[in-house]
Amino acid sequence: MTTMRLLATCFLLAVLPFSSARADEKQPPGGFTIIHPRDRSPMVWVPGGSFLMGINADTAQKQAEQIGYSDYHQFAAEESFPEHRVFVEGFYMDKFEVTIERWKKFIDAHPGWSQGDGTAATSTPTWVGTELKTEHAQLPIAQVTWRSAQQYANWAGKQLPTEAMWEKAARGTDARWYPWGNDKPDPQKHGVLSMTDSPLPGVRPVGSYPAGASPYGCLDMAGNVYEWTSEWKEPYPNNPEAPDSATLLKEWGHRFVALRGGSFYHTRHSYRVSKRFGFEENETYFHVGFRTAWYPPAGFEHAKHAALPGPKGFQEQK
Ligand SMILES: [Ca+2]
Repeated sequence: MTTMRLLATCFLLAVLPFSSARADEKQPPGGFTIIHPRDRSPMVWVPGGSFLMGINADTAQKQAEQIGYSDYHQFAAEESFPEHRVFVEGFYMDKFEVTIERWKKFIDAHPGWSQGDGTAATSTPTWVGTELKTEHAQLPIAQVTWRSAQQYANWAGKQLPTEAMWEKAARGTDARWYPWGNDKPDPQKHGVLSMTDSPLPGVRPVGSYPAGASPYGCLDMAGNVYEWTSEWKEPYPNNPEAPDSATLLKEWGHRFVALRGGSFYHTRHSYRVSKRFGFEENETYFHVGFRTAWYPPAGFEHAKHAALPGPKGFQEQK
């Protein structure tokens, strides 16, 4: 038996690295764009592998000073401590926040659907009643609860991203501060961002700021609307500034779902890729939306679903 086990172990050691290498060869390059077969959204490939997630105090302090604060505690940067290495499998991430146009397809497929709490997504300033205004079709849907975002993701055969998926899609593997790099956010260039303490009046069509793209081509990962993740916002392990366990359980325990990316309403402190925020699962506001992620099934033929930019946006390759 011992010999068999030894042989099996030797076999695995011999085969596993080769299998992993072969699997890697099948991965598309980072940023490879498809049209999702179900909800027809453009999605970009985020390669599998490890990346640095979260942040340490010294970097948080530099970020604070870059955007006009004297101390990172002024915007709760310690909630993202410590920087730590995380592995994620390769996956597809929506290139854009879910738009009103995409959301309407979900609503149309579910007659009588309601968010159920009096904060129906149809009451956003850009979509009055049940009538979709064409000029607003490419604005991000907002006023969506976490449960509603989950329902959309289920309908599309996708999922909300974990915090690690979201953060890797936003910052890649070089521990950058923002999707575009370490430069101070520029509202003229990088996204729907307010660099004062005054909120902007509202959202803009998704993808309006190509220079704000993440390393894999995701847009508006800083600003425009907040984006729900699939996870409770809880302290990362070994956070040197986390409260004691009793306080932690009371304040953080399965109460808030993590949101990422900041919004036009939460201004300059909210746009760092490591920034974590949270609302309760049935809570929402006019600046809260989402995007979806997807693990393709085994054997998925990436090239057959490739998308090419065209005059009417992303078109599936024929
Ligand atoms: Ca966003």
